[in-house]
Amino acid sequence: CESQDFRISKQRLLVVANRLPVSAVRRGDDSWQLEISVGGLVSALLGVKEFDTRWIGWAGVNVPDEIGQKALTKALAEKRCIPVFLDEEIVHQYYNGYCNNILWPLFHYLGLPQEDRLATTRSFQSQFDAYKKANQMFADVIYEHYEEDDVVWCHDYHLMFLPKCLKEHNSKMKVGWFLHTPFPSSEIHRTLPSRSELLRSVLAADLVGFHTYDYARHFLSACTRILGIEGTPEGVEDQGKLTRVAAFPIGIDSDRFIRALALPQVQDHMKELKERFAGRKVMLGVDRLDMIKGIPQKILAFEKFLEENPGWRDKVVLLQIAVPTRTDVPEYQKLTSQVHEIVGRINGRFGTLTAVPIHHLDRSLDFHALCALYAVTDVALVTSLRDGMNLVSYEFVACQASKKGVLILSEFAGAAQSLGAGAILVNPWNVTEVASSIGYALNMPANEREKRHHHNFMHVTTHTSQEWAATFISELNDTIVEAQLRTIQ
Ligand code: ADQ
Repeated sequence: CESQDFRISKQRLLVVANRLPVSAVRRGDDSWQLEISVGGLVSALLGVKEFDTRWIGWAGVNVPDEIGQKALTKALAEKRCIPVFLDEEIVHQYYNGYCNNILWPLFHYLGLPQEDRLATTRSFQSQFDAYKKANQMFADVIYEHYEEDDVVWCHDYHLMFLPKCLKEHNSKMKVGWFLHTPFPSSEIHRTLPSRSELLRSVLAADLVGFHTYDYARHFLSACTRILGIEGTPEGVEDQGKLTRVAAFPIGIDSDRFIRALALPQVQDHMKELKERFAGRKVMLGVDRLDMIKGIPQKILAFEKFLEENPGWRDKVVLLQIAVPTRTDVPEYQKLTSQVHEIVGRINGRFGTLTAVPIHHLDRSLDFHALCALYAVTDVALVTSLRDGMNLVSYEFVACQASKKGVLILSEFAGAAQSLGAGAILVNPWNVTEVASSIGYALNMPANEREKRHHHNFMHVTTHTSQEWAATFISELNDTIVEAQLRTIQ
C-alpha cells in the first residue's frame, strides 16, 4: 500500500511579544548575528514544543534602511521569528517611556514617576499615543502573517492595546493575552490616566491570563470599579461578549535543567566552583538588574547577617549575578551605581587579603554555567520587591536534586504561592528578617532541607512551561467553542 502521512499537524501559534527571543547585532558586512535574549518570557516559551510556533516581535535594534530590514527578516525567518520594525522615536516614547517608565513601575507598586511630575504629565499623552501606535504596528505584522485558525497569543504589558486592534480587524481571530507581571490592586491601577482604555482593550481578547488568582482578582475588581462591569465566575461579560479571566501559573522546562546537570561541561564548571569556594557555604542571587528585584535590599540583609554573625564571615560567600537591563534608562544606571557602591563598601568592610564576602557580576551567564552555579549553591536568595512569578526560584529548585539547598523567597513574588511551603518566605523590605532567615537557612538540619526541597521539586517538575502553554491554549480553544455555541443557542 502506498505510504501515507499520518502525522497530525500541530496547531499554528503566533506568539507575539515586545521582544523576539533573539537579539540582533549588525556586523560590518551588513549580515546579522543573532543571540538568544535573557528573560523570563523567553525561558518559559522556548520549552514549548507542542505547537507550530512563530514569534512576532521587535529585534531590539533600529534598522532604518530597507536593505538591512530585508536581510534581518531573512536571518530571523530561519529561527521562525518575524520582526516588527520600530524606529528610534517610537522606541523612546513607547518602550522606554510608556512601558518601562509608566506601566512597569506601576504594575510593581512603585507608583507613577515621581520626578518632574509636570513634565511627565505633559508627555504622558504623547507616550500613550506612541504606545497605541506601536501596538498597531504589531497588529499590522500579524495581519500579514495570520492564517485562518491560527491562535494569536499576545504577551505582557507592552501589548495591552493589541487585542482590541486584532479583534476590530477580524472578530474571528482567536486572541489570548497573558500578563507576566503582577496586575496591581485596583487602587493602584486607578491612578493610571489611561486606565479605562487599557482595560477595555484587554477585554477584547477571548482569554486573559495571569500568574496567580490574586492578580486575576485585582483585574476583575479594576473592571468593576473603573468600568462598572461585574465579574462572573467565568470572567467578565460586557455587552454580550464574554472574556474568560483565569490564573495560569507559569513554570520552567525542568527536564532541560535536570538533563544539563549530567553534561561534562556542567560537571567541569561545578568542580571548578567547588574548588574555588571550598570550605565556604555558597549563597546565590541571579536577577536582571532591575529595581523590582530588590538587589540592594538583599545585599544590605547579607551585610546585617555578617555584622551580627562574625563566626560566619570567612565561611560564606554571596554570588550575585545581575544581568544589566534597560541600560539607557537613568534610573537603571543609578541602580547599577548604587549596587556597586554597596558591594564595594561591604567587601571593604568584611573582606580579607585573600577573600571577599560578595562576588558581584554585571553580566549574564551561559546556560551551562548557570546550571552549575544553581547546583553548587547552598542557599538561594530571591528577594524581589514584587515579581509576577520569578523563574530563577524554579530553576534553582530544579538543579538541587542532590544538594537540597534552601530557597529564601520574597512573599511578594508570585512564586511564593507555589513554592511557599518549601521555601523560607520573607518580606524583602525587612532587612532584619531576611538577615535572620539567612542564619536559619545556613544552619538548617538536613532532614528539614530534604522535606522542603522535596515539596518544591515536585511542584517544579510537574508544573512545567509546556503544561502552562498547553493549558492556556486549550482553554482558549474551549472558550471560543463555547462562545460559538452560545451564539447558536
Ligand atoms: P523576569 O523579570 O525576566 O521575567 P524571571 O522570571 O526571574 O524574571 O526570569 C529571568 C530569566 O532570566 C530566568 O530564566 C533566568 O535564568 C534568566 N537570567 C536572569 N539573570 C540571568 C543572568 N545573570 N544570567 C543568565 N540568565 C539570567 C518576567 C517577570 C517574572 C516572570 C517571568 C515569566 O518579571 O515575574 O516570572 O517574566 O513570566
